[in-house]
Amino acid sequence: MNIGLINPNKEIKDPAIHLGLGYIASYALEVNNELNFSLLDTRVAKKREFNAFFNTKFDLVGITASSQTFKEAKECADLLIQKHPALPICIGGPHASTFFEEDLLNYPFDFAVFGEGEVTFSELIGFLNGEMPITGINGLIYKNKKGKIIKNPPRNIIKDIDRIPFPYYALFKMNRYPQHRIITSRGCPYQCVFCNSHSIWTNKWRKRSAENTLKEIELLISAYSMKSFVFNDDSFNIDLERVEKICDYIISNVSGILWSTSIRIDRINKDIAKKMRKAGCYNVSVGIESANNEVLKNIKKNISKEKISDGIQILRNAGIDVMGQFMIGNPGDTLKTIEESIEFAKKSNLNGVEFYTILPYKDTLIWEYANTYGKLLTDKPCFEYHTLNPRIIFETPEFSYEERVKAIELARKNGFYHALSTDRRNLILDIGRSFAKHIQMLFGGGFGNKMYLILRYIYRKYFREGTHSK
Ligand code: B12
Repeated sequence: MNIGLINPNKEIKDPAIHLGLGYIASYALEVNNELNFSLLDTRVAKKREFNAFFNTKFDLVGITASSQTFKEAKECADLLIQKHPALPICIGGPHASTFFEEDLLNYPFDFAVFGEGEVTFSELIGFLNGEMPITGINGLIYKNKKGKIIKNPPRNIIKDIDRIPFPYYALFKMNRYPQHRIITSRGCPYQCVFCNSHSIWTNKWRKRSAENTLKEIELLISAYSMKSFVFNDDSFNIDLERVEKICDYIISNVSGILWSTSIRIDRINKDIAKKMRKAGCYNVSVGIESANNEVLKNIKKNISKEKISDGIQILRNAGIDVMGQFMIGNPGDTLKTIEESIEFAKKSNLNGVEFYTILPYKDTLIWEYANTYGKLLTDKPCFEYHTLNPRIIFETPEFSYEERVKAIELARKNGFYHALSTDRRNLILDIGRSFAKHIQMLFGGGFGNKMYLILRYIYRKYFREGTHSK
């Protein structure tokens, strides 16, 4: 069976492979080794590869989409249908997990997979091969013969994620990606009101073992000479014993790698921070969201401003850079609370600060809040406003549209407002990353790492837009 996979990635300009597609392919191949996969990553594909993909006769095409990439996903599906009217097309990923059900009939998709995708996708292949009925495939949305949308029950998550094979790296032209990601755990046990990670992963946090994580790192080093990684977990440090073990493994088994990750800032201590640094961690991202304790309580972040300050200090003392992300528009936010957050950010010891305007996702309390307590300012479908440009989707009685604009302006004036997708920035980001990676690989070890950090510092200081760097 010939299967095409698409990462509609033109606008996002993501510099790494799409792990989700890598995982659904590797799992499906483990179940049925007669499958033949091809990938179209629209950001890195050459024109002729683009044309070849759209002219290939596949038996199934799977497209991944977040809400931000859904528009491009839809365009790809339209084009495929024009060329191959009978081709079954399946969409999966964050958008399908969050928003999709009621929309399915309006777009050219035959199937949508919601939640964890490995087993569902593999069973869908089984169904198309005539091996099982569609009614038994949990986690799948489809149209029945009468055109009615059927949503099968959700799928239970895979208990032991060490058993999932590593992403199918052979799917990707690895030398086209300057950055490499690894996911060492799935989900998050916290229930912050704005986050929709649970729509994909549920609220159960599952970890890979330190051994299994190290194996993947070693494979990436030996097969692809990777030296720099991002651990893209929702929160890398839920289980501190595991963090310590992963760091110990790295320290004793691989030398000269650099990595960054996202963490909970309250789950850190001096010893762990030191060990992370020793194991190559140079940078962490932290969702701070607000420096107002009342707002932090409202969003169920389970943290205080004081704890945040302590955490930043511990990490900085250990020599790890800290990037802090804040939100504008959470319950309880007013222009005044945003001013407080901006003041906090200025005085904090953060290396980088980014403010984002909140976007309501379905299945979150913020969605309820924006729709019932607040006033939505658009009647467009969500993927029209879930874009990468600054946007205000709703207002509330205590935080009007005009005041929100002022809050954004204030953040922007301080160099804190995030404007992700300008072409110039992405170009410099790509060139900078790939140059730094080559230097690191060429010289390896300590010298390569030092060069990488120096280049990164120059990039941050002189080129990066919309981000405050100290
Ligand atoms: C790494 C990451 C990024 C990276 C890369 C994104 C990418 N290409 O995956 C970068 C830094 C670029 C990024 C940017 C942004 N991100 Co982001 N990101 C993540 C993060 C932390 C991990 C993604 C990952 O690798 N997961 C691991 C893999 C295995 O999971 P997966 O890709 O979801 O795939 C599984 C299933 O979804 C499904 N599946 C996926 N695709 C397909 C396709 C088919 C055909 C099938 C059958 C199944 C399937 O099966 C896979 C295996 O189980 C997630 C949170 C999370 N933990 O998932 C947020 C997340 C995806 N990001 C999110 C957001 C909001 C953003 C930004 C808008 C942030 C911003 N304000 O700028 C941008 C937009 C980027 C975009 N591509 O749209 C949201 C998306 C919500 C939504 N409904 O769309 C998430 C879910 C975070 C959250 N909690 O809200 N992000």
